[in-house]
Amino acid sequence: MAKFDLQEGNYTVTGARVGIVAARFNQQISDRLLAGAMETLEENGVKEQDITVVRVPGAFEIPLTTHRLATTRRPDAIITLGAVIRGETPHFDYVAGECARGITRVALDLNLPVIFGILTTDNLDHALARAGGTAGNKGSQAALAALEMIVLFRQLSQS
Ligand code: INI
Repeated sequence: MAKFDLQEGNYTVTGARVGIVAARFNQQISDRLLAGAMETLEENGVKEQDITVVRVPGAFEIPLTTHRLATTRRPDAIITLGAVIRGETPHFDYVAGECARGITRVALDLNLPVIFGILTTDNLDHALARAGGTAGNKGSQAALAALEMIVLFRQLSQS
């Protein structure tokens, strides 16, 4: 039996090149997600010079920019970060839905791990809790997922 099952956080990554596409909308949240992602990547051996950070206006711009970053810089994985907060507008459903759909499409079209680090919450408090507050940091969790996918894909390529 060939089994590939990495325990979260239980792997080392050398020479990984990582892209991050982060929305500027709801910036107090997305800045915290970005800080969490950077810290976790560097803690796990990714060098600062091997991380490319691209800021975009909002979550809606993330899929296209992820595609462009993937095809120009050829990173091993891309982490997407942002916060779509429901408030009282149907805009939420369009932005969050299209963002998720677009990210999935880029990942499948380009055969590249693209990590969904976009918070979709009902209100600002829920987003703050998940951006380094009581419910952890989604940016940090997204970075761990990216690292795991890089290691997993390397193992699958070697087998
Ligand atoms: N972008 C976000 O990242 N989060 C949001 O909550 C949000 N809301 O609620 O509108 C949002 N809108 C902007 C959108 O992503 C685009 O930048 C904009 O529509 C221009 O294309």
